Amino acid sequence: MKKNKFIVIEGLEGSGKTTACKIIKNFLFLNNIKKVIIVRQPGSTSISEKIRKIIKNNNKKEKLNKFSELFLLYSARIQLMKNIIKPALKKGKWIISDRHNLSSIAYQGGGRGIDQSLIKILNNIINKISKPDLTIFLDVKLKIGLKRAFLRSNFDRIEQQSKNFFLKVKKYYLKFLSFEKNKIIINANNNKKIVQKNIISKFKNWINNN
Ligand code: T5A
Repeated sequence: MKKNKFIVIEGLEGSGKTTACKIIKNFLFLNNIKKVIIVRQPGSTSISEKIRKIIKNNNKKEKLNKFSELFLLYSARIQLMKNIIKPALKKGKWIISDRHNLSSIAYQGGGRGIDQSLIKILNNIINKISKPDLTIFLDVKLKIGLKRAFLRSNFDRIEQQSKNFFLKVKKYYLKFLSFEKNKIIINANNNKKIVQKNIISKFKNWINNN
């Protein structure tokens, strides 16, 4: 029996993270691993879901400051780590998280230009609770990802950012991914069928060795 794992899916908007979470859960189910929880960030606890609304919704009366955004995201993350992820891991459940610390490094560090040393301090607090065993990065071209996100629903507050913002996000994703030991990178520009096949094949290979 495999030891339970904490798996994180990362990528730009519309890269297919939510779809990938379901693919991995289904793969685990077919391999007789049934205690699996999918969570999303920000979100997945009642307080974190309230924070998600603040992060995503456009408040025309009051602009959200970039540091408020950062601290809100980490407040949501701590709630999730302490109340859901840590207890579930302790009980032997598998966790698949739609985004984690790397999103903050990329969006708040890269996109918003917040000093990485501050983000590192916050990440250390989170990592002390528990660290992911694997990060799966869905590498999508900005144009393709945003088109998919737009076709699904109107752009939220972050999706309305400039092309330059997302280029910086992508640059930081790739830079900080190079420091990650346990990672899988998937070309997410292809159609769903091909992406699914690649996710399963690389994940299967990883799980057989971990
Ligand atoms: N954020 C979050 C930060 O700034 N810092 C942080 O620390 C954290 C945690 C979260 C926002 O918060 C920001 C980043 C985000 O802007 P969100 O709604 O969770 O908001 O946004 P995303 O995480 O970007 O999620 P999306 O729903 O936009 O995209 P997904 O989950 O990557 O993609 P998915 O699977 O929902 O697919 C989107 C659409 O594309 C289709 C799907 O069917 C769906 O319609 N699709 C494909 N179509 C064609 N080919 C493929 N290969 C496809 N894969 C999926």
